[in-house]
Amino acid sequence: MTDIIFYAAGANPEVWLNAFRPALPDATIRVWQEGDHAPADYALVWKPPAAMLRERSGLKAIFNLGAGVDAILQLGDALPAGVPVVRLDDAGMGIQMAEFVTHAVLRYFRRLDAYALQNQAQHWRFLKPFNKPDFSIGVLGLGVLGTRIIDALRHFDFPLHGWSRSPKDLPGVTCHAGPDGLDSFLRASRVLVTILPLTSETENMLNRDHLAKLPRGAYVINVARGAHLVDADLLALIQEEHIAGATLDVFREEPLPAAHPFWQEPRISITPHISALTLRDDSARQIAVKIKALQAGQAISGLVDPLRGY
Ligand code: OXD
Repeated sequence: MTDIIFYAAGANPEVWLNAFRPALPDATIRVWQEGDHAPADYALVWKPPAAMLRERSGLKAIFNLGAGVDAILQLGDALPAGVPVVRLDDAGMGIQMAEFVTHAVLRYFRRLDAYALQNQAQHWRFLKPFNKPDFSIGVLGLGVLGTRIIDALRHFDFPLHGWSRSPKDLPGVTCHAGPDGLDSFLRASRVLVTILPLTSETENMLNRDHLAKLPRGAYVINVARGAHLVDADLLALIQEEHIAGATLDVFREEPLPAAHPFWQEPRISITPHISALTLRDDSARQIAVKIKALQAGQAISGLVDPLRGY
């Protein structure tokens, strides 16, 4: 018998368990509660408390129920040594990210953000369209999700740039890599899309120094983590009209506090961390396949490298 413990911050556990039970009919899945130190083979988690995993022996793997693994890795020493952390391989999130980012890019390119502001003021005024060859899109982060976003954007013939930590080669994309490639990437990106994992290296990466390198009139789309962005620096650059607008789906503090100045800036579009939702059935099916593979001693994909941070 396989024993599984489940914890997902802010979620209704029953709905999740209903997705996992048919996918893993031979397993016993229980919702982890404070004080539960009984043995378990696998943990299924989203933003778990340290007490769930600290000093737990016998775990064979920890499965993350979202795209980013930063909340698990932040547990540091509370993570049982040597137990693999496994991320979802897309599981339906890539296409959602691609929809969200494509919408934001086209909204800016076709100036629908500016027309929406004109609507509110009842202004009927033609705005000069942007020139496509000048409207390059830069995707910061070329993992599974970043690549899916690029694939969707390809259909619209924008010049495409990508940045990753180590060199990548994607057809039709000017790829930049590593610290040395960041400058040329930022200077080329009229629209900056951030889909990086949050690590100590990427935290605060969207600061004044870097954002000021974007061309004047740039747009910023952040679908990764709020902690990549230095909020005050973005606001200042928007107020100085260096940055024309931002679409933010993630924030340092979520929900975004009512007093946060982003709410008062009409050039910032805010959504409540919905760019890609974890699809329960797809995730349960994918995790079940991986658990069966591990039981059979086979290799699985999606293993997180704790040193790299993703
Ligand atoms: C995330 C998610 O990692 O929502 O942000 O899956």
